[in-house]
Amino acid sequence: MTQSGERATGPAGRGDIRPPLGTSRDTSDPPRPHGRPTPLLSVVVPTYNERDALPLLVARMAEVTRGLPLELVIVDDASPDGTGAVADEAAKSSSVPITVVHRPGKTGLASAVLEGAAAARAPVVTVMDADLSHPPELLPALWQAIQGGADIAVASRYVPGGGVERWPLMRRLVSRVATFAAQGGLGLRVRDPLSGFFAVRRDLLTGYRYKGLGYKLLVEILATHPGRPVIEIPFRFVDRQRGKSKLGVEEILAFLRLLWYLRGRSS
Ligand SMILES: Nc1nc2c(ncn2[C@@H]2O[C@H](COP(=O)(O)OP(=O)(O)O)[C@@H](O)[C@H]2O)c(=O)[nH]1
Ligand SMILES: [Mg+2]
Repeated sequence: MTQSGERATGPAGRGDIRPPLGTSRDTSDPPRPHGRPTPLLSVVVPTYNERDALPLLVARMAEVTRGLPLELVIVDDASPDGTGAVADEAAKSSSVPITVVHRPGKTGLASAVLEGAAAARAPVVTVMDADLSHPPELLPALWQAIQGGADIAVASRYVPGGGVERWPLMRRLVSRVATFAAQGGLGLRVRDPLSGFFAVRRDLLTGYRYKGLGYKLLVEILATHPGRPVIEIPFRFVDRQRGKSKLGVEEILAFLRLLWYLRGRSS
């Protein structure tokens, strides 16, 4: 693994968002007197062939998160379409501080998230797709949920107010069946345990050994920490307009293997 493209932005215009008084838990490191300011939120974005979507995500993120000191950690698996170079370019020009983690080959979404979390500097980590299915407008609310006392904040399609747009019927069906399997098989009460858009305290990602199999890291996090406070925030998932989904038979089989493993571990 190599990292590139790190750059710092100055503190001007940032740092306006504070935890609500009385309910907060201080998860932030003390400000550093010298060098780069420590971000309050690290957004980990795994990428594989997302050349067209990634610049749009970075631009939209910079616009909607003004006032929240965040960094972006892009984890690219040597995408054949050159997404890694696009990410390096974005790191040079964006107002958002960007770290790019380059991995030598496609090793899976969950493991990419874990490597991104290891490179993250903020005490809170959010995970999201590069393809704009996950609205960056929700980042401040996810961060606030963790500041307010949750250990895990899930952007949820399956709570009132949430939903899915432009997804083919088959994809909806697969998602629902997999969700029921995770809930029933592992006793999870979260309504959307398969969401790819969530925030956690960073130590929940870096302080434990996860299998990191396939696509669905959130399921493993929830199953590993059953008693932790979880908040679900509704959002409308919109199917990607650029590039192709990487969910295929291999990922579905990895998900079944993960369920099998987690179920065996808990019994
Ligand atoms: N680094 C890395 N990223 C991946 C891999 N598989 C998927 N991704 C990224 O993970 C995110 C979710 O994948 P996506 O194809 O959008 O899945 P879908 O939303 O379930 O259809 C996207 O940003 C992908 O580019 C992988 O093996 N490695
Ligand atoms: Mg996606």
